[in-house]
Amino acid sequence: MSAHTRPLVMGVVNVTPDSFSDGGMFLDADRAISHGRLLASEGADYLDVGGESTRPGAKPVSEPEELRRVLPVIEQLVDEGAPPISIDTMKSRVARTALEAGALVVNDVSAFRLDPEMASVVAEAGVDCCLMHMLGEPRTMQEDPRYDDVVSEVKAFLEERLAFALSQGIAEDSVWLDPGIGFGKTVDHNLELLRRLDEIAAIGRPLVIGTSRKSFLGKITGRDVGERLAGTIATNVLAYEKGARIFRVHDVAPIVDALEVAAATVRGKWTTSASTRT
Ligand code: HH2
Repeated sequence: MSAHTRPLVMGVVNVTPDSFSDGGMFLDADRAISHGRLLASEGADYLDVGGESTRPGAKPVSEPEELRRVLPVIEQLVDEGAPPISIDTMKSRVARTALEAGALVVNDVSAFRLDPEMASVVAEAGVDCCLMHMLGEPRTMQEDPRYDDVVSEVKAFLEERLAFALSQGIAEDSVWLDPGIGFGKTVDHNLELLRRLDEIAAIGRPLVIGTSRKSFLGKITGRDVGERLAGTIATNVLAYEKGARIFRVHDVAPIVDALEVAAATVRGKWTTSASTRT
């Protein structure tokens, strides 16, 4: 994918019992599929299907169990002509099977560091991939994370991971990068990354941002996980203005609207939406 000119929204479909904001809500395949349909109808450009939570303290999931959760959901949504599906996994065999079932993007929060086969699965399939920064591993990442300069360290990491992906035969055009908001970061680290996101966008690859409902929004506003939409919108709009292009969110409809208005403002151009209300 070449650099995006309009904001793209990636709707989250968590087929897990323990995700931090919606764990258990869509563990059943039918419910996850309905949720995917809803997010698609709300304007999602991608559906990010995941079967293993990455929240601190989440239980690791075996490969067969992860596949059992995500595969029927991917198969059905692909069959129905849903928006392109990305598979949120750190396991190459889950990624390979999901791609065979019709997924078109691999979202690996370990950025090819956990499973040595992951890069070759992506290279062979010729699909897009998202490489994300995380300090340490999910279990321990929030235990006193420290950086000298969070932005330059995250940027250097992403540049190194991009170079690694290219060395494995992945086309540069296929790589998206993500600073990993909340993955081994304090509130201040997250805010500094958002404030200086343009420095990371300067790498020149499409930037993915995932702030949706995350705990730093709760720490700032005092809101519970289900009440963080306003904070999610604020951070996504600011991230757009600083160069982010793909927005991974749970609440698709309000983010689509917010980004449409943000994009119209930034570009000074707009068109009437098909469903114009008076
Ligand atoms: N955040 C989460 C999961 N996957 N992938 C990318 N690229 N960027 C992110 O910021 C990101 C991600 C965590 O959110 P969620 O999926 O809702 O929670 P959980 O990991 O508990 O399932």
